[in-house]
Amino acid sequence: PPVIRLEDYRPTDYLIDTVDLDFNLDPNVTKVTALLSLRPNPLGRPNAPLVLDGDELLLNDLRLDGTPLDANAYTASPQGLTLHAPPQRPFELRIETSVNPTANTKLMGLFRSNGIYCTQCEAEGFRRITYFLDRPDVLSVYTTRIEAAVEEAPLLLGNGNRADAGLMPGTGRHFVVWHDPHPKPAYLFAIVGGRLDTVSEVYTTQSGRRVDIAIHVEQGKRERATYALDALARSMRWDERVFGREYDLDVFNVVAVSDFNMGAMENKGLNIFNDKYVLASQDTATDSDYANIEAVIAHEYFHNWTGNRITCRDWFQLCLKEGLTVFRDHEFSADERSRPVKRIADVRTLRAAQFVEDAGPLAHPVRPNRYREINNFYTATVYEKGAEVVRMLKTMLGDDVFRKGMDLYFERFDGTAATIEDFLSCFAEASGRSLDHFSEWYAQAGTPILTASGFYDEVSRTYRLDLRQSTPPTPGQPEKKPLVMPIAMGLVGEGGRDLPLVTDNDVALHDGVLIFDEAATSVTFHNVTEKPVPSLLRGFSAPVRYDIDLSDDELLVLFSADSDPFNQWQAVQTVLIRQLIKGTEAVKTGRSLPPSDRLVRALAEFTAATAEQDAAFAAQVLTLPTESDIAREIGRDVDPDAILSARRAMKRQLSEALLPTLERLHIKLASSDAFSPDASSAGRRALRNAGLDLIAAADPERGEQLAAERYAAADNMTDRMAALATLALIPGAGREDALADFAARFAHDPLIMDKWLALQAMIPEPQTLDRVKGLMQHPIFTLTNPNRARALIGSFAMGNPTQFNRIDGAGFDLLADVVLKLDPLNPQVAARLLTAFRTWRMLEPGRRLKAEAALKRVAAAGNLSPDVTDIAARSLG
Ligand code: DPP
Ligand code: ZN
Repeated sequence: PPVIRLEDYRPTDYLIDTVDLDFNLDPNVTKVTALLSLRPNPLGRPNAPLVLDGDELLLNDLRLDGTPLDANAYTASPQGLTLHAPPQRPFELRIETSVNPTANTKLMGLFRSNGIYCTQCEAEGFRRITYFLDRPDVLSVYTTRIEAAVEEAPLLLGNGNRADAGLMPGTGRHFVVWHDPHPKPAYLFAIVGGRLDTVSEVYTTQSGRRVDIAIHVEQGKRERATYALDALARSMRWDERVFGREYDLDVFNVVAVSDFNMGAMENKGLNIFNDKYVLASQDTATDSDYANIEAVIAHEYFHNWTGNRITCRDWFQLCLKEGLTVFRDHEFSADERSRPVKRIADVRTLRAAQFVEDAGPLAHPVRPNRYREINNFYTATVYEKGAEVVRMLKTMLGDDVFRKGMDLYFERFDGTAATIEDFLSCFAEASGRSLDHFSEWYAQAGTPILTASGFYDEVSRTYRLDLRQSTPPTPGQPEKKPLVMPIAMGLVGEGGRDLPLVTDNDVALHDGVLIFDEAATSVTFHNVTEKPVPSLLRGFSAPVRYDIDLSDDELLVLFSADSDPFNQWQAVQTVLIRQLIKGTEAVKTGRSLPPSDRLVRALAEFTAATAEQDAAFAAQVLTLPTESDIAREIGRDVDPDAILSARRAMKRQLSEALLPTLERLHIKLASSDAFSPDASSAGRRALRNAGLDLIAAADPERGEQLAAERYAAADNMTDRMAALATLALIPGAGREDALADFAARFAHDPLIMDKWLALQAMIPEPQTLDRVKGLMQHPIFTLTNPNRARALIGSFAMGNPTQFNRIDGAGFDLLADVVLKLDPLNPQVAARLLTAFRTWRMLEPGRRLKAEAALKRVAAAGNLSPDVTDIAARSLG
């Protein structure tokens, strides 16, 4: 596929003002009639041909202003339709195509999931429905008539408001007409048809408008939709309160289907979800499932303003809607739950997904400037780092100016397809500050490294902080510039007291936020009455790696006393990582390094004294850095087996030392209260289960017994899965029995069985490869369902570092085989799985060679999709 470049953007030569669609739903031959009213774009080239996009389309009929077109007036193929000399005045094009929704395994365009008709059009799926100017800067008003057999599809949904409906006597068919008054790009188009169960309520907006909000799910799953409905109502209220944004149609529908490439899709007034992010009940969903559902429901709803009312000019601006909307959903969850715990979880994700991407061959800027396949840019960089950039803006400008900038953005760009420059201009105007330098965050790839060192002078009572920043090269960007980093900070004195920050006048420091925008600087603080411990990047105020010359003892002071909970957690994580890295080195020479006494003491004190008061936070503290966290910090010549050994040893030794405290905690946290998915109950479960996992590390026999008891007695999925996960690490009959029991209990429900598949795929032992191959033959497994493929293959490749990176290369080969098999069916999911190779260059040379060979085998295969071709080429590049 050709490279598409940001700098080549130009407006279309024609505009499409209205689109009237008629769908005649049929499992195998769905006829689609599109009536487009077009006109030349005053910003386009006069007399240009009209080039409409298509993808695997069959053209039945074509008329211009009601008259069939002469054969030499146009060229049509499955991949496009060109009118050589269209009228230079408004005209109407009527296009009739047919598509086969049942044969559509790519799950883009119109397809069927468990018999339900649904669509996915972002990014370029609409062209699989009809020929169109399928790009986000073409905004049209849509009216959609959907006709189907009543028996097959009693419920017919479209974008906007319902305008008409009726039976078609004698045919067994009926129709519904939907009209969406808000002009939108084609990627936000959607229809649904099927037999679904519904939960609904009336939501009254702040201005008193009544909206019917509803969640539709596969039959028999109605009671698992109520949590999502509640999350939706809370999201709507929050957006009114925090951003002043109100909903703008009479209905808001969410439909959950089981075959879906993405998490969910924000189609105007008709969100379509992967049912993984809708369905929840005490028995079937873990606490993290509940948290994810709340977050994704909010995310898609928030897109109504950030994405739909204001959309993107082109796909390079994807972060304009995604980074901003992720930021908004993070804030929502922080307000609904615990802010520090949410921040810790989000930073863990950022590091696990985005820092890794940034450090490998797939690194790209938050706003990429070229792509071959846009589907491959729905990445952690665009989403998570994009959200961090918005967060930095807020940190730098302060809450009030940030809100003013957002208000201006909504006011000025409503109804348009905008750019990052448009977005930033609102904050520049609201603040009176230039954001030119700041905007480099959107253009420069790679994770900056911030290095800090401090010097205290007792005599002058000054503290000097030396800061440096640099960014390692990334593909296509050998040279890097310094970026603008807001560093939220404190100088921590005796007992955790924040010392006053007194600096020279020219230092940009507001509300404890230092703006660092050079390669290096020194800041001197005056009247510092005692030797402080600096606490930098509070709340993780910039998405950077940082390295500070603090001793473990100083870090443990921050752990026990910093007023910023994020940095408390960060401090102890830093100590743990340091000791785990040393432990990994030791393992390579056949030794073992115990955790330091001070670390053990600090954790024991924390667990005994504070754990119960904030259980969710304590659970985060007691969860050791993952094997991937350690690998990322080591960065090169990684030996995953050495990391696993070192981590196991550390976990065992820490747990042995903490055992009495853990046992006490375990008893105290035992609860007989009725189940509730709220954050504080979830926090208690998280801590109790983290404790169980540690007890099992110290004393496997007792751990196995406790876990088996908890598994059997569990009255909710969180406890059941946590117990099963603990058992999964202890080889033997106990584990196999529990796995068999789980399979027997939930065999009827693939979504739940995904947990079972994923857990087994992540067991860190050599037999797992065969286990995974066996599970691929299990009746529940099918490659064609994205959730199944991700649960089994994705978890193995992304969540099992020792076994995916096996020294004999068999893990790489398995992934390569699966990708090649899946590619012809669903290239998007195949390409996503293939990104597991993004860490291959960090491996030690033996494994690196094997990984490269497997990647080359994929790249050399014939007939690859553009999606897989692109990932394979960039991974090797
Ligand atoms: N559905 C995806 C999301 O909301 C892409 N827009 O992020
Ligand atoms: Zn999104």
